[in-house]
Amino acid sequence: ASPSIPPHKSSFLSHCLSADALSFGTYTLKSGRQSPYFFNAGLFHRGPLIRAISTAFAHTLASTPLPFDVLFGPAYKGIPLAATVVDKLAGLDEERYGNVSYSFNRKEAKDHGEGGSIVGAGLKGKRVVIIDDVITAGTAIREAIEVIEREGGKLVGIVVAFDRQERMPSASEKGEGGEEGTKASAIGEVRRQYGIPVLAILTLDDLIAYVKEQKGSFGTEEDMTRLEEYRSRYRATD
Ligand code: OMP
Repeated sequence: ASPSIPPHKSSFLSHCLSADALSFGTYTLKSGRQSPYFFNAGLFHRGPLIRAISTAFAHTLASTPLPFDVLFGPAYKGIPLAATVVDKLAGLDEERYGNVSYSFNRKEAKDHGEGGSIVGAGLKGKRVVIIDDVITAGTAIREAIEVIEREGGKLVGIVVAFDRQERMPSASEKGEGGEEGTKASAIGEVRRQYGIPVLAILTLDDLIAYVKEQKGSFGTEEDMTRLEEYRSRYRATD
């Protein structure tokens, strides 16, 4: 047991690190940044792992009073998450969550058979929570928000597995010259723009605190140094 990290976080963290779903190395992100770590939600493919992540999501959701009708999992990585978390929520509290549905988008619209671009519950007039892997610069989550708006759903919240706590890439960082820009995170911007809660199971701060506490069980000293350098370089102010 560790003093600074609550048990539901440390249990999920140990699953992530053991399964290499959180790994150390050199990774090029979608934003173009070189990161010393990566969170890969595609690796939760064995029973105990999908159970660990869906349980962690369900507890994060149940810790808020937020009412919702549909959990929307953006294709592809969000699909098994939405389905398994709906199952976990009903198991936690059937009365409160027994009517919650899952839903996801097709990457390509289907023009035959039942047609449409949504599988699972329709979104029209529904209170929708997005469940997703990671938000870095916010590109992926904004695509998901567009799908929900197009389908007539009402976005009421977002839960992600991992909050990288990074500020959005500035114009100069993207090679476009100009201002240094904001030090806000993509998560902070989404919160302010849509006026909704954006929750995360884990943050970069949690990861660093946990690896330090575990003293050498995960990663090398060099990995830790690179993680902390990365954090101070890209840390968002919110
Ligand atoms: P943004 O679209 O920049 O917010 O990046 C989020 C997406 O990047 C995720 O949906 C993933 O596809 C990918 N990603 C990860 O999966 N794990 C990471 O640790 C970092 C990223 C990333 O490229 O930023």
